[in-house]
Amino acid sequence: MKALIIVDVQNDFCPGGALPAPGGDRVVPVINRLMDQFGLILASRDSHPSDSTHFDKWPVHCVKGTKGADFHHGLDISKIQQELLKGTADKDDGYSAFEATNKKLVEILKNRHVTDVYITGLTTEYCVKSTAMDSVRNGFKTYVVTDAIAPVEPDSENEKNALSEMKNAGIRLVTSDHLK
Ligand code: VGL
Ligand code: ZN
Repeated sequence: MKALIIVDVQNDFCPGGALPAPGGDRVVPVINRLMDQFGLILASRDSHPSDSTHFDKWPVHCVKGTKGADFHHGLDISKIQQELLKGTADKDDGYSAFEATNKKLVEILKNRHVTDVYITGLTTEYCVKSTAMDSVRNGFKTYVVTDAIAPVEPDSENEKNALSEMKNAGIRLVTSDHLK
């Protein structure tokens, strides 16, 4: 059984948002197409309180209840079966979807007998990487779909390191046509 995790495809991480991944909205049609291949689809959202210590490190983004925290309007949310909210407490960075506070992601995956986890979304260096590393650590065969992710800082050392860290951890970097 394979599951699709869509990480933080929210307005604030897309062009025009508070902490945009340049061209981040390009992942939306790719993810929409991929959804048909999966029986289980989960999506995380960054959902920060406005006074979070997370904003000592980052511009204010994805504050709970704001437009910036909404899913990108192009994302086909009708197919999302479980929503995972993270970074919800005032000292909670919540980079990984496995740190969601409203639901236990590991338990959902284990209860559904998921063996293979496919990760997509925003942003490569932070929440995609953290989610993928937690997935592999929890024993799932883990894939990151490279044309369905985007970095905050394209071509940076951070982005390159994130990709090589994931590879070295045994995460498979694949393109979306791998699933056809
Ligand atoms: C993210 C920085 C801060 C992400 C979230 O979704 O990758 N990055 N908060
Ligand atoms: Zn955040």
